Amino acid sequence: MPQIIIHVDMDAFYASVEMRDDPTLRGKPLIIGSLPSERGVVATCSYEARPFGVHSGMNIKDAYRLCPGGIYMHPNFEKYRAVSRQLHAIWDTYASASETIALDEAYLDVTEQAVDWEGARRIARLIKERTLEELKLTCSVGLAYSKTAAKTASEEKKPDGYFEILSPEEYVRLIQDRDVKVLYTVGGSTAEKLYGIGIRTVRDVQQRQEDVIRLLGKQGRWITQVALGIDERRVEPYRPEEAKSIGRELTFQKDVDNYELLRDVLFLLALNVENRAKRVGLRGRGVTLKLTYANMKSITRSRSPAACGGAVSIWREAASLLDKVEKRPVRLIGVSLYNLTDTEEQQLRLEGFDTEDARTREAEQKRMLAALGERYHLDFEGNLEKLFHMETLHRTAEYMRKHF
Ligand code: DCP
Ligand code: MG
Repeated sequence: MPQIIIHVDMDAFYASVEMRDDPTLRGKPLIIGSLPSERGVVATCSYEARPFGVHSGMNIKDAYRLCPGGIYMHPNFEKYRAVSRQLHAIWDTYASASETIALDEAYLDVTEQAVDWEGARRIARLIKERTLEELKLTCSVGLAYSKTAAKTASEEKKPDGYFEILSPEEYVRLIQDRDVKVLYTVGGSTAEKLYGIGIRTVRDVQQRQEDVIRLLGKQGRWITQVALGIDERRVEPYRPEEAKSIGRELTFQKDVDNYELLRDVLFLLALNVENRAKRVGLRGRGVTLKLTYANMKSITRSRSPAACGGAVSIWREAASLLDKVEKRPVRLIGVSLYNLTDTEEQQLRLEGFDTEDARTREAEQKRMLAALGERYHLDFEGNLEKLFHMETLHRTAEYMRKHF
């Protein structure tokens, strides 16, 4: 059945909220994240800071070098979460299914409410108007026939943008001369591989589908579909505040009986879980380890420490659970966070950008990534973002398995 999908994403979210609430910040390069005197990264920055080359995830010291005249501020998560709730409440009224991707981002299935494209345009317009009028914030909206196209569309005219892609043909026409990185799930390392065989643009992918599939297997198959504008994924109703847990798991190509390796892979899973939880503004107070043994028998073990914030602490809990299980060959390993909470008290205690605690945690994570890097001869630290893609995570785990 054809779908009508809207993807909505706020512009420079954290920074826009701060500028809205403090007019003296408006029109200035504003960088939210750690302060230049601290260790840490940029969470986001205003559009005024972007021409300097500052972007999310960048080391704060690098940002400061590029933009010494910027205003640097810690994030105020409590506020962003409150705004996020208001945003999603507005958006959800127009959708039969709403999939929250992040505090500032959602996919909306508007097929029923819209009836046709004209109806969908009206909804898109209402979403932009109401977001601006009621919350004094701008967003970018993409209207399309699929999730990938809707996401591409919302990025097309950022900030305060609106764009529509109504058919696979339109999608293909728009992106075919662009770099393969525009394709959903193609990150840096996949792109490098494709460049390696002379595939640089989406058009190249279309013309050399067999080569792409031979090179990348299952992921290749998906990429060739996306390059043709085919993506039939549905909008999955998801509201993080109703979620019971946030987890990640992976299945090895071959069973693993090396528990040192499992501990290492567990750390990558923990990083993923932390990242996902952070995106939707949640923390957990319990950790569950899941194993499926080679004989298909699954077990789960849980612990609820007083607080469990960063990846290192999630990993520590999960690893100590792993130490205690029966040591048989494993085909699947997973870790999840439960007893989710979004209270300020929890957030401050665990996130505390300005506390010694956060710095210690970050240093520990760095140390662990460096140690892992040495063990497997991989640059985990420099590729952290990529590891958040399940595809890369799988490939990395397989590589670790073969090279332990
Ligand atoms: N965020 C973060 N760390 C990242 C990326 C994002 O903390 N590496 C936070 C800050 C952002 C919010 O999530 O404000 C939303 O992320 P987006 O990627 O949508 O970025 P912005 O909304 O800030 O900017 P854009 O206008 O490009 O969407
Ligand atoms: Mg955004």
